[in-house]
Amino acid sequence: MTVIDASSADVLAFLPQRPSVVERGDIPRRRFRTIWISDVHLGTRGCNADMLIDFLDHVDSEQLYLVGDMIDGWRLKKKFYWPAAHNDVVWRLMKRAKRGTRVTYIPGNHDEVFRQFAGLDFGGVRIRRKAIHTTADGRRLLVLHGDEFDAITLAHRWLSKIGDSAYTALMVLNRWVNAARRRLGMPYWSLSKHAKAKVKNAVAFISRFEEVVAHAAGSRGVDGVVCGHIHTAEIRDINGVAYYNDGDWVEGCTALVEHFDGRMELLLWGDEIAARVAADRAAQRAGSIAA
Ligand SMILES: [Mn+2]
Repeated sequence: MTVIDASSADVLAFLPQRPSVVERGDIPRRRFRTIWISDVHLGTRGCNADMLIDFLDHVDSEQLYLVGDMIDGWRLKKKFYWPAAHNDVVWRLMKRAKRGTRVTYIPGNHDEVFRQFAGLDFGGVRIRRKAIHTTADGRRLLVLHGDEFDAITLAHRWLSKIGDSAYTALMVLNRWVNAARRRLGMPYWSLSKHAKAKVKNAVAFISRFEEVVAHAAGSRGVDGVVCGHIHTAEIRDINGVAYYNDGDWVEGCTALVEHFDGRMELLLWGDEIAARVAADRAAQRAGSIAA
């Protein structure tokens, strides 16, 4: 049994603060039955909090699952990093629970300090080790973070193989590249998604992870599984078991959503923003021509 240490208490102390970026109430929100997000890694420079804030202000759902590694306790312990935008993310999630969205938080390995609270409800947020979600079309999905399978699959090694510091450096580069692209009016581009596809072992580890997780879910008699952990968004059928991975908000910036008819979809938020910007520009051009 772990004891709450000073670092986790510090994180909790941030919760009542007001957001620095006010929630947008003027935009129509896309409504979903369910939303899953994970691997946000708040407390690290790699976290794409601004894009997540944009996402949260454009969508709404009856249920929300936070599928682990929301806060990076490992990194926070080494060096305390907590900018206003990270506070804004937590504030928005808590606010959602207050407004009536059923929020379930399944801590991962980076925020395992919260696993000791599994079974408790905290500010309207249910904290669980895992959950069963029933879709609108009656399918039962096991929801868990995914680090449970590390020992068997070694899938996390695609991250640790190049080393934690190399991954951090890659994320810094990713941020620079995208800051420059933003200034040039270009859409968000995932650097490590491309790097990952180039590393042969990474691909093998990832598909092994997907198969092991799907097999474990199948043997428990559910129709599918939703997880995170390996920062690789996916929707795939594996021997009759639906495998869903909601990706991450470090570089992929993806969310898994369930529509009201039970249909599942991966949202690539970088692409969504790019489409919105292009539509705004087209509208502006049409407006200037009309004028
Ligand atoms: Mn993880």
